[in-house]
Amino acid sequence: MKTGKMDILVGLQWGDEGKGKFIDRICSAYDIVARFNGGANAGHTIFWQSHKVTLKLLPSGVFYPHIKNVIGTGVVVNPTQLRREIDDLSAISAGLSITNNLFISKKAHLVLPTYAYRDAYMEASADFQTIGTTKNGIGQAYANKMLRQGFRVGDIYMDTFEEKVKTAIVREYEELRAKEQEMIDLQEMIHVFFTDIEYLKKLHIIDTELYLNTALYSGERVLAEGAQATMLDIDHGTYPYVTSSSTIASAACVSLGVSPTKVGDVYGVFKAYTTRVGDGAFPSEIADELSEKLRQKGNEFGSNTGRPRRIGWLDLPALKYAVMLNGVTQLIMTKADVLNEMETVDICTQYIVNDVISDYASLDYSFQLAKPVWTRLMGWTGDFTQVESEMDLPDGLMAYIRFLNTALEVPVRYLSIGPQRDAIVELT
Ligand code: 2SA
Ligand code: MG
Repeated sequence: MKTGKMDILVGLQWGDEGKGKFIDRICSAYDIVARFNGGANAGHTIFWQSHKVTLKLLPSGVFYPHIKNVIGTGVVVNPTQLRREIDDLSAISAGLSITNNLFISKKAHLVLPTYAYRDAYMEASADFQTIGTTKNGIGQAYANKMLRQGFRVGDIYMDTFEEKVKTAIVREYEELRAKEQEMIDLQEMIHVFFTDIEYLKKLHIIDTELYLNTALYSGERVLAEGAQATMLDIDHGTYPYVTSSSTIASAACVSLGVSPTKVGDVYGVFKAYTTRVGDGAFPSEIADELSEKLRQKGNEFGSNTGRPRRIGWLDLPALKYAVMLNGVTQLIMTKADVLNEMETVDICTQYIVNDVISDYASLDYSFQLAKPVWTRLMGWTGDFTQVESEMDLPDGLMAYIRFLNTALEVPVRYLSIGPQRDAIVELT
């Protein structure tokens, strides 16, 4: 019996590694692309025809008519954002039937419209820790799920759904109003939400674990798409400055209900340097004006929120940690072109924590104290955004890659050299 495999793709840093672009490159070889975590806090940017598209909730296979796209159980679904995203995409891609190819888990949790306001309130209030969230109410949705107070996508068919959800919305709205949180009008909020729930009812809401396992059983190939990234994982990331979902490869099995015995490759995507948006420790952060230069050159601004991303050199202990946690089999390095024209490039190869040198990213409170130990390599120059073979890549860049291959013990297999769809070189 031929059984299909599920490959998994994850980000290895703090997000924005270029996952969307790489998925877009490889996904034509898959039958199904399944998102397994997060919600509309993601921003997977893809260049499609002449459009720059940022996908938030929709899996990155939506531009291929042969691909089925699954929103898995571990995702949190905001119906208004989902609808807006489908509408926006439909407007530019009349030929594609996005909703025909979209399958949403019955058991995925819903993001209610008050959650984003509570998120904003907690971020601004002195009573709570500020995380630098995307203010989408993602943490609120996962918290309610764990408290067993959440509502799931499949609940929308329940007779009592409207009444129960209205009660929850009104209660939370009143609480937030008492705290003087600015919000849209309550009646309008309720009206918009339930209009979008009616829209959601017309989509395919299914048992995604059965769908995926049946597909695998019949030999189909599944790509599990992670959002955010390893260092933002709720368990293994830089807590509390993390997102509220599990972002690492093993979370794909939990979220999608697919056994680890079905997993094939794990693709790990990282940038040739590091960025972080939101608060929290960042040992390899670049403090001087170089960071502004790289931010502009790499267009390092939040794809949803527009927030400027913090910039740093590559952090090798953190990257090794991510390779280990995810069991990466194929590495993808992106945005080396942004480091072009630098005389030298630095890599953080170790940390000094309380006067002790360490090779390991131990993510307890002491990570805040970690100071980088730098290794300086030669830079590279020349326009290589059009090259098709590794033979034509600059020597400095190849030396940088060889350095990483040795340190990470997994070779860099693909190199993304520019934003366009085909700007990817396969390395041997
Ligand atoms: P949240 O909203 O509760 O998940 O925020 C918690 C932390 O997780 C970070 N986070 C992200 N970091 C990078 N990229 C993300 N997606 C968007 C993008 C973000 C944007 O692709 O650019 O548009 O700003 C993302 N989503 C969550 C967040 O910054 C907090 O540190
Ligand atoms: Mg992003």
